[in-house]
Amino acid sequence: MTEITAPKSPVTTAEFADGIREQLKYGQGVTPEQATPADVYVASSLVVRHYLQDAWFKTQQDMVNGKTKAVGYLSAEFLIGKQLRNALLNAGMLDQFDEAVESLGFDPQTVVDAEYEPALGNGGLGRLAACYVDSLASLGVPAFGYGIQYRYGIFRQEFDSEGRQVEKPEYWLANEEPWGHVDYNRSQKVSFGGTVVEENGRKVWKPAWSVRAVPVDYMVPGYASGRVDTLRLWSARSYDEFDLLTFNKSEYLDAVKPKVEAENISKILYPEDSTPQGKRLRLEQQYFFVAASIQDVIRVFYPGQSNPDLTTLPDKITFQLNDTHPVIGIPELMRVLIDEYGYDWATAWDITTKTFNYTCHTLLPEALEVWPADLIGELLPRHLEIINEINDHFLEELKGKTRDKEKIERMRIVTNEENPKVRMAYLATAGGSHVNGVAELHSQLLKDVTLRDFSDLYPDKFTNVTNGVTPRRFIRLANPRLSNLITEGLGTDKWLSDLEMLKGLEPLAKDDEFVKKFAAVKQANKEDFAAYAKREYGFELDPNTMFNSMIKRLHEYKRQSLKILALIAKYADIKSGKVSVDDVLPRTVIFGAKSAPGYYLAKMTIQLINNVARVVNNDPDIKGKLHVYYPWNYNVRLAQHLIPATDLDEQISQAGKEASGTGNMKFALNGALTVGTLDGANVEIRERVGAENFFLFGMTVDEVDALYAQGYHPAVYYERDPRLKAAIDMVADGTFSNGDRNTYAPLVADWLTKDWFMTLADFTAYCDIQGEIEALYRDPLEWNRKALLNVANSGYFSSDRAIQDYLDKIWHTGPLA
Ligand code: 26M
Repeated sequence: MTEITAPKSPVTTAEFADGIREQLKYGQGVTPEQATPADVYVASSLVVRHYLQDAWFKTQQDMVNGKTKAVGYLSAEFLIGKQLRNALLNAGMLDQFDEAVESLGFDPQTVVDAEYEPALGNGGLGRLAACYVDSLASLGVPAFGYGIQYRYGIFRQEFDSEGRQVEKPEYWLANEEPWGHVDYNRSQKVSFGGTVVEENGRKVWKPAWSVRAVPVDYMVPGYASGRVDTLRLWSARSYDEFDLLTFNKSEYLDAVKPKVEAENISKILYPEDSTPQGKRLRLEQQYFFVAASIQDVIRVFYPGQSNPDLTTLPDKITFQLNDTHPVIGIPELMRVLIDEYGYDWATAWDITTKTFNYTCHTLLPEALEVWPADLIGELLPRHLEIINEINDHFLEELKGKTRDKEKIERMRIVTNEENPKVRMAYLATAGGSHVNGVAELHSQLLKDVTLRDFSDLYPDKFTNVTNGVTPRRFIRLANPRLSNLITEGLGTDKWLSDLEMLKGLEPLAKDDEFVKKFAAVKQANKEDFAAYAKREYGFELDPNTMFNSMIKRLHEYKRQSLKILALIAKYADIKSGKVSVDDVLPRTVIFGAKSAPGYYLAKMTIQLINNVARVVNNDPDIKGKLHVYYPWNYNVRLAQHLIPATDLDEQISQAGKEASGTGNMKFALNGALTVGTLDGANVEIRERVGAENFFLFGMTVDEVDALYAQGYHPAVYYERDPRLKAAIDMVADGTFSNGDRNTYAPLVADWLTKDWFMTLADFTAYCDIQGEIEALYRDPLEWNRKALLNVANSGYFSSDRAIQDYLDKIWHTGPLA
């Protein structure tokens, strides 16, 4: 007997079908006969929203009227992925939808595919925020995700005929978007620029211009919780429309300029996910969404009160800062409390520091945001004053804690130089209650290196919350076959809201029949993916080869170069006859990665991968043993198709550089084995799944540090390992550039003279472990046994557990009563 705990549908199939007909008629204005799949998609989405409406009201009412503190997750990115199937799953209406749509003569998959993916994030950080709101709602915790509804999401990636990345605008809002409810009646005013004057002994900010922040609300239905939280994404609109009437004809075109400029604020997502450029528009975006959100919270929790008691704010809400991007919220809340509500500094600071907490997502020093004080002063003059005052108070406080003057100097929030800068990570650390890293190793390195002085003086502020991913989207929706097998193995589907239950599969790893079923699931997923890749990209994948994936942003530290060099080395070995092609394990290597548009070496790496694919895939000497594919425009949808079909996952960053990784968790939960370094959450994954079920290689953090200290000379490794020499020579000699030796010269030069992330030093270990991997893969039963043990022992990496950790360690709140 299988215990089914999935939510019960609030609607019958017949009601769902009637709902669709009604929406088609009155919303889309088409008959079922005229309707396209896109029409049915819009109509179905509105039906789902309709049935979620009461739970949404109730969640908000219980939140405002009850005593449970809410969570405000402030994030510049929410990479939510397609909404329809997820909402259907969480609300328990999957079957009713399928049957209703079929009864109207449509194919459910085609209808679901008509949804355009909202690509409102760069990568890991944005996807994490989306997993977290899913888990908050699923745990029944009252919460808001606050962010920006960009009109253009992360660029659509194409490749030109030379294999180079080309960025195309991602205008995801080109068609009707049924999920976001634009609520013009709850808009907020956000102001910029101008000056600060004193009036009656009080500071008064006289801004130069304002924009209207219009909330666009997305329902976040919890899985089987009966709760629906809110993702509120702000869209910038102009206030100047009516002024057009006052202009005469010759000024007409100039008159629309302010409107265009105001609306620019939420126009585009910046595609750089490290080395922030300090651009004015980016700061405008940050302030825009944070200021609107703070006003919104006061509106929601103190309705109609002109003189609210904001000392209770920390009991109403806790704000989590998703990296430094929303940190301007700290001086903004200070300004609101002092200037608008008349609190004194000490009271305002007490409220503020109790309300904010900060999550850091990086270890790369160049990725820590720093703003020129001048720029902040131009755009937010009052905030700059407040930041300077925070800095002064903070330095005073430090004097009471240490006599180490140099340490105090190092900890300045505002630097002491000709053109002072504001360090946002320091402001976040000083202005909030807790700071957390996103995996054990990362949190440790934050304390020991990145924020060392702070952790010395404020040890209690620092904690760890290891990342997690939602099992609803990344197991149940992405991998229905595995989900069914898990439910069969455990005798219940309860694991979807209690993922540690996967542990119950562990004994089944000894049962060969179950392992074979597990293997059959993977095989079927690979066949599905091959069909998908054929349909979407025109690729011809052979599902009887090992599927080996590396999907993540393209970065030097993530070391896609290591993967491609090892592959080239294998190719070179076959070409030179060192290895007989008949002995080669058939392997399909799949890359998915976008590069920041201005990141020269990353873009060149993309070009190289594409050209290696072209050469290797078409070389008859390889007899189809090695294939390389690079599906363009990697996104959430592609992840959902590829992850369940992957045998081997690559997590090969230089130790000490990847804060956590979350793809690693998705792969382990879907029964891929990982080849990886001791970095980020890999460390914890390996601990949990067992060292014998994880392919570890490469230097440790300490070894990396020691090698730097000793002086790193990459050419030494090139000379030492003939496989590495052959691979780099092949790139240099024009094999992948039609004989042109210049094409990859900068990349080759970087490898041989800089190699900042020590790709060459880890190359030999990496090739050696690949030999072990291939030996195991030739024994399918043993391979799948280990893969199943990965699934069984990865339940910890649910975002439900991560959110529970935030609740226990940082937020100190919980589900609504
Ligand atoms: C900053 C300033 C200006 C423009 C863009 C940015 C920016 C945007 C995204 C900076 C960083 C961004 O994302 C960083 C990121 O995705 N970090 C990843 O976060 C994951 C979730 O915690 C971790 O698993 C990854 O290890 C980490 O690289």
